[in-house]
Amino acid sequence: MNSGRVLVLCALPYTNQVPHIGNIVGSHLPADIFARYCRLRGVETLFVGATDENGTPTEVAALELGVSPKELTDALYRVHRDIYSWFEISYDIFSRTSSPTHHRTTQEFFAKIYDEGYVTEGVLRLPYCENDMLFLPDRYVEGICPICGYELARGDQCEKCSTLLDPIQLIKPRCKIDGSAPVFKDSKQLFLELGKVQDRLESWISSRVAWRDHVTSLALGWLREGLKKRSITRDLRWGVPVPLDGYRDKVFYVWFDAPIGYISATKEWGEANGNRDAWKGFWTDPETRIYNFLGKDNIPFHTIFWPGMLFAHGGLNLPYDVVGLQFCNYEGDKISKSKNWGIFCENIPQVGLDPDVWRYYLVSIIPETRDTEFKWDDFKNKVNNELVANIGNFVHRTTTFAWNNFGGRVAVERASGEEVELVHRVTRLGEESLGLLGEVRFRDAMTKILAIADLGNEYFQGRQPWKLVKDDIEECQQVIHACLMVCDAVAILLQPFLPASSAKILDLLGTPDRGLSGVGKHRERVMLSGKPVIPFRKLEDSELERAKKLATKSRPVSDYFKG
Ligand code: B3M
Ligand code: ZN
Repeated sequence: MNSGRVLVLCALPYTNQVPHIGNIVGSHLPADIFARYCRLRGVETLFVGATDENGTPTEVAALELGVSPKELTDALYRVHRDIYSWFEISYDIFSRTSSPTHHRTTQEFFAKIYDEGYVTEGVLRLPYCENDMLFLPDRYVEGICPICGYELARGDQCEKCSTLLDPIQLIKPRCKIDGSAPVFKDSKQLFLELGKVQDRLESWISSRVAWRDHVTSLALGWLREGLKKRSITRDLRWGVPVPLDGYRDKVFYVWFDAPIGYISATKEWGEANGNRDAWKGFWTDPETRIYNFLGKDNIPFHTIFWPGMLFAHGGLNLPYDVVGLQFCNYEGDKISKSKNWGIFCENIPQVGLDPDVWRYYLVSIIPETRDTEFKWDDFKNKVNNELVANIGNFVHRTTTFAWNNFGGRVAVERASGEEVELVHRVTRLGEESLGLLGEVRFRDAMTKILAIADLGNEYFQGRQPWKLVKDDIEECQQVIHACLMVCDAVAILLQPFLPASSAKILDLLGTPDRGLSGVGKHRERVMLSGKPVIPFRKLEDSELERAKKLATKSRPVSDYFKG
């Protein structure tokens, strides 16, 4: 990790759906943990998000619901914002691509690449549904993938082989709204000449060292096929208007404006903080590292299309790392709102479990390298056996012992012998954990924290302070002091993962330095701030039943527009 700036970006969710648990573990939570980690390291960090409100997904969802796109996006923006904030996703700004700043930024971006000669005019044969009397958005045409034969490929992309498609390439296309076969009509559109940036993209991608292998190889695969021009405008009303004569009745393709939303939201953050130019540090200073967090279906757009736009524009930072995550399933099957199969976020606050309890389990199923699965049994085991019985138990037995036997004040001038050795081992594990976080490896980083708590528990058990307190009070104090140092380390390291509970533990321990470099730092005297309370409580079966009942019920989007 360099000392420069970090910009953490999470893929902008569409406002046609309420987020489910896969969306949380698949981008917002890992992005949040990483942003918190960078801040705690003392790096200038900005964490930016927004809702992706334009274009086809919104227009079609609004049509299906019988509300206006504005009503839909206004309502769903709030739903998204509230859910992320419930999960303590620490966005510095969570904006919307319907904002005036975004419209302006998109139009300026377009004007620049148009002037530079990267945009050409052409004709697109677009699917038109004669029943619904509208040009169908790419994703609303389904058919057979011409590459892999998948039956339910969408017009913009095949979910199976990830190939980017145009609706006209689909075999046996159908309108997703009414199932009829669309007709293809000519329509004048603007195109981004991706071929012109092919070479630059190729050498850039080949030189990426931090990327996960599957991300690099997917991207190189598409490049090998040769990049073709791609349309960036659509015959729709809802979106960013195209500022060019002959196209003024059209809007930009949603995947054209959405990534520009990362820049717009950064600008808005600066404006809100009284510094209109603050965005430039993040987007034009080459010392800044941009980390994009996103699901695997968004990888092509973030490794090819968006960097291609950035190359065409020039002068703006490319992503440093594209953290493409896999999918999270639910109890053996894909999460599906229409099949009511999954964990749906809208009712989670009513369940009554702390966000950190969810976050703890969710960290263990972040789909970093392969698809993962949410399972209730696993939830219960991980929370009860790891968070409660390992971490929580260690912190609680140490602090209550210190409270009951030393009035909460434990002082040791210089640790000795076994104590020094323990703190050394803990410091080493802590450094390893932080190193892994720096490489965006969350689950491994958490495993190291668990190993620290394990060490602490073994040590406590082995040294039997409950006997020492009667025989050798000095030595007992040494032992408890060492355990408190380990608690310190555990709580400091937990901060990016479990912000609220780690803060409570650090308050109890009176830890002054909460930066991540505080791990293993000797403190002569520890003074607890009060009587310890149990940090994590065991989950009862009845609570889990209740959680399951509430969290697996999805609320139809239409519910948000009743009355
Ligand atoms: N809204 C796709 C999605 O929500 C899209 C991401 C945009 S990131 C610039 O899966
Ligand atoms: Zn395919």
